[in-house]
Amino acid sequence: MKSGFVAVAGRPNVGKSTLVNALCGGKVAIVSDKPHTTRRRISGVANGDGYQLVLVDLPGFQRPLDPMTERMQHTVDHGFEDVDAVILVLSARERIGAGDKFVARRVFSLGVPVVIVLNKVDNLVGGHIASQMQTASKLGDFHALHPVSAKTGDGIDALRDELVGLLSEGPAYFPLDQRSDLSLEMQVAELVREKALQLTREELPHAVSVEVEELGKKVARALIYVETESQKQIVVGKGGSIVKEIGTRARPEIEQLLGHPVFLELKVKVKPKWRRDDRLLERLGI
Ligand SMILES: Nc1nc2c(ncn2[C@@H]2O[C@H](COP(=O)(O)OP(=O)(O)OP(=O)(O)O)[C@@H](O)[C@H]2O)c(=O)[nH]1
Ligand SMILES: [Mg+2]
Repeated sequence: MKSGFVAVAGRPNVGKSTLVNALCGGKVAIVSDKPHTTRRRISGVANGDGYQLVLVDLPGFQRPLDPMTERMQHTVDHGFEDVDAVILVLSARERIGAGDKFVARRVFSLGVPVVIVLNKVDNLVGGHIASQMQTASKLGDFHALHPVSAKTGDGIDALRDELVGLLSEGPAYFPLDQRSDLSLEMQVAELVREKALQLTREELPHAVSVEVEELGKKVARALIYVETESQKQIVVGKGGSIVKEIGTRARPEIEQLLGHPVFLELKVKVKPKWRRDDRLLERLGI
C-alpha cells in the first residue's frame, strides 16, 4: 500500500479547491468565483488501486488584514509540514506574476517535490498554453509540470498518476468510505456558505460565515453570520427571497451528503466584528 499527503498551494482563486475535488472524484471543498473562498485546511481523500492519496487544500496566499485572514495565512504557513509533495497551482488565464513567484519561492524551499499545475487551460489556444508553460517552468526546480482543466477534468488522470508515483509505502490514513476530514456539520455549513457566496457580491462574501446549530434526522438548522444590519438585509433579501434561494440551492446537496431528506432552517444573524472574534473563529474552524 502506498500513501501520503500532498499540499495544494497557490494564489487565491487559481482553482485549488476545484482541483482537489477533481482529483478526489467528488466534492470535498466548496468553490466560488470570489477570492478567499477556502478559509481552513481541508484534507480530501483519493483512494485507488493500492494507494491512498490525501490532498491538503489550503487558503490562497494573502497579506493578512484582520484576525481571520491572519489565521488563514497561519494555516497556509503550517500547511506544508509533513507533506510528501506540494502542488503549485497557477492560472493559465492570468499573467504569471509577483504573487505566483512569492508562493513559488516558499514551496521550492521546502525540500519536497513540487508539481506545477497550470490550471484553467480549457478553451485556451495552444500557443498561449505553451508560453504560459514556459513561464511556469522558470519558477523553480520542479518535479513535473501539468497543464490541466480542473473544471472539465482534462489532464486530471495523468496528474493523479504523477502524484501517486510520489507516494511511498504507508498505511491508509482515512477509512475507504471517508472523502474528507471535515465533520458533517462543517460540510453542511460550508455548503450553505457556498450558496451564500454565489448570491452575494463585493465585500459581502467575506463578511459571511455559517455555523450549524443542529443536525438531526429530519432538521438541519444553521446560522448565517454577517457583520452589520445592512448586510443582513441584503442576505435576507426582499421578503426573505435571498436566504430562501440559499436554502433551495444548498438543500439537495446537503440531502445527498446526509443520505436522507432534511428540513433546512436558515437564520441570518448580525454578529458585529465576528472576523475579530477569536473564540468564534475557533468554533468555525478558521
Ligand atoms: N475555466 C475554468 N475555471 C476554473 C477552473 N478551475 C477552477 N475554475 C474557477 O475558478 C474559480 C475559483 O475556483 P476555486 O477552486 O474556488 O479556487 P481556489 O484557488 O480554491 O480559491 P481560494 O479558496 O479562494 O483560494 C471558480 O469560479 C472556479 O469555477 C478551470 O479549470 N477552468
Ligand atoms: Mg479554495
